[in-house]
Amino acid sequence: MAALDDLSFSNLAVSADADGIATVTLNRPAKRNALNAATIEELVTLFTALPKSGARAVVLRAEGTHFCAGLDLVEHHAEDRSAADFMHVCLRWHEAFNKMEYSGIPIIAALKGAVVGGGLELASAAHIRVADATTYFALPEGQRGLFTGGGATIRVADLVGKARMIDMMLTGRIYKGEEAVSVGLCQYLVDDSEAKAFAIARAAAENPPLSNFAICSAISHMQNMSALDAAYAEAVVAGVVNTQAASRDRLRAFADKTAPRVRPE
Ligand code: 1HE
Repeated sequence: MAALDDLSFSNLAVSADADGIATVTLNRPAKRNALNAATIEELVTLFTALPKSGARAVVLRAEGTHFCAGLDLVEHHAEDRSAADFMHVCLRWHEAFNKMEYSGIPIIAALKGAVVGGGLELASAAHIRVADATTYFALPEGQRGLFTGGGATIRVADLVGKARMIDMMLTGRIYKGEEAVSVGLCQYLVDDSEAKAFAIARAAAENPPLSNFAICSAISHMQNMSALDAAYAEAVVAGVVNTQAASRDRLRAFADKTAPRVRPE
């Protein structure tokens, strides 16, 4: 993928296969993939380029046994930032994570180990989260004397609801296993989260890119709108997506009975 070939990263590893499935790896395992300022800049660069790369789906995975330990606390301590400095840090996190959420390309997070603090904020910017038995979720900001700054107040609250998020932040409560699925932190709990994430990515990549673009950007935009405006925007998006050539072909296949039916196995 030409748009990605010219990019080089220190804290990420990026590759793509012939089917357009891109693999983005958090590659700082010695630091449990903690998010320092440099990693956030790499995420901004990558997710700026990715929509133009021809990628049809992305798997976001991590090197090592933990997905992501959140904000690089050592860097934050060493930098001794001012309030204004840290506000600007957070704005770069938002830039990176908004580029992911609104990218229009399905991003599937393959989780394991710690998905905590800013690591959960990163995972929440993906479109689907897949956990394994080792995966656990927490927002230890309160215990660290911090507050979320990477969008958790929007995205994590959206996943689990305000009351659960406040409980997580006040008490450091950890969710894992089926409970994590039931509260909405992840959508799948499997033995091998990477294999499942790639299977989901490959399935999503079969959809027309324009449909995926709408699914992976329009829904998020519509959540920012009044119900009245969201309904209007939905009609406009559906007008474009539902009349594309690719959907006409698929509708014809349904009409002539060659398309698969929607039935449980
Ligand atoms: C780190 C970080 C980090 C590990 N920043 N360096 N996040 C947290 O409160 C989670 C902090 N981390 C942990 O609780 C543990 O490291 C883990 C449970 C994730 C992993 O434990 P373990 O035993 O495998 O590793 P470790 O021995 O704790 O750490 C290994 C190395 O990773 C060590 O570095 P080393 O140079 O001494 O070998 C650690 O310092 C380093 N490391 N986590 C920096 N987070 C936008 S606001 C968002 C606010 C937040 O994200 S708050 C939540 C912060």
